[in-house]
Amino acid sequence: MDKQSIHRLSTRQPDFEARLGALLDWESVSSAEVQQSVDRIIADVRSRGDAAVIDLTRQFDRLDVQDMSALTLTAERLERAWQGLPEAQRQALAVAGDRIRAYHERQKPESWSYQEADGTLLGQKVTPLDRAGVYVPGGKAAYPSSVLMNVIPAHVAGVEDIVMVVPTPDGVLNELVLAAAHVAGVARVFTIGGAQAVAALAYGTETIPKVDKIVGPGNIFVATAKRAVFGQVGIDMIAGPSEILVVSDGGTDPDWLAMDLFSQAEHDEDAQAILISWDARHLEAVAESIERLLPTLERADIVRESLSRRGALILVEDETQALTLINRIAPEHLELSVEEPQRLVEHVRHAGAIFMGRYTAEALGDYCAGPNHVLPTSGTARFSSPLGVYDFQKRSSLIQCSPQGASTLGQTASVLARGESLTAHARSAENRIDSHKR
Ligand code: HSO
Ligand code: ZN
Repeated sequence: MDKQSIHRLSTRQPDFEARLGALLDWESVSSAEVQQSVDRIIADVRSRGDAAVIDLTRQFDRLDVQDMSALTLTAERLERAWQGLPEAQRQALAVAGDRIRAYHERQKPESWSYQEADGTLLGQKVTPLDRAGVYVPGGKAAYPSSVLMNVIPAHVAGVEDIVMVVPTPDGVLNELVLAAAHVAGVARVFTIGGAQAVAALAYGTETIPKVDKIVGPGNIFVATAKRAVFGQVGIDMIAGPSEILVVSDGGTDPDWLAMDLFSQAEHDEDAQAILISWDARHLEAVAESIERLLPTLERADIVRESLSRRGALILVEDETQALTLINRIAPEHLELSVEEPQRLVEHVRHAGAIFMGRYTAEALGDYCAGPNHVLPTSGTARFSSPLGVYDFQKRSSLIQCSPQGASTLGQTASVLARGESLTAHARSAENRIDSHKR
């Protein structure tokens, strides 16, 4: 890796802050051109519906169909994909699906209410969305595991209609993706993608039902389209490239750590893999493992590029400095490859998912541990959370006043309303004052 190897940083370097800042810097760039073409596509789908979707699919995916039925896959077709898989893959998908479901069942928020002394009842009612749309990318990032991670929380939340879209350039279907859709509980799939699929889900067409929220990753066109339809429908986060931050106390096999770094670096040339340790000799050993193991990788080119663009081995003074860096970076994935992870976790404030101890490879969480692998990236773990059941539900407030309660609240409301010069508000509240005594 000589010339273009992984970055080497130390908190002792005078320009450490600047170097770290440069590595962390990542912004999705949406060009005016992309924006324009997405706007045009959305307008076209809004005005021409199915006909536009068919034309755009012909243009972008080279799929020449006459009507939407040729772009629709039924639950039976998904089941057939499932049946056609080798037993080992069926088994693995089922195990992963069960574990992800069990984990998300625990996330279900309950409705609640309480009663005040005068009989007034206050509460919160939780309701699932009616319909969710899940975008699944085609091509190199078509991950069956992501189908499970996006669909299962919606299912657990109680969403009755889950619609999936997946582009199938040249008509090539990914059987594993379809089988995962079956395991996760998708009702129907449309084999469309890009901004046209997002527009169809947001506004509906003759065939494609309008959904309430669109989730799932996609390329720059999909991300731009999701931003554009936000407000018309809900959207999940706009995901950046995958990231892993590993903290090692020096006691983990360097070969394991090298592979853990590679595991996220292989996603994308812009992915970020960083290792932090206070043990300088250990960092050298990991650097050596990286050199030796990298050429053995299937995706060596992507990994080499990713490590040289945004990867780093960072030497810190001690655990405290490591913690400061963790919270500063707010990584998507944090691997605490240390003897006593619990002690560190107490001080971790910002991370999408925390993998504790030497045995907890991040890859296990990507597939089957149970928690969601759709996580906040690019430092957004400072203010956001993993995709979950709560993303497919919303809350309604409940208020039921007793006659006495209405009377008491009426007095407070009346004063505040008159202060705002909203006299109909005031009189509406005042009507209930002492009404139970009359
Ligand atoms: N690590 C990715 C998810 C994934 N990994 C899918 C493998 N397949 C999310 O950051
Ligand atoms: Zn991954």
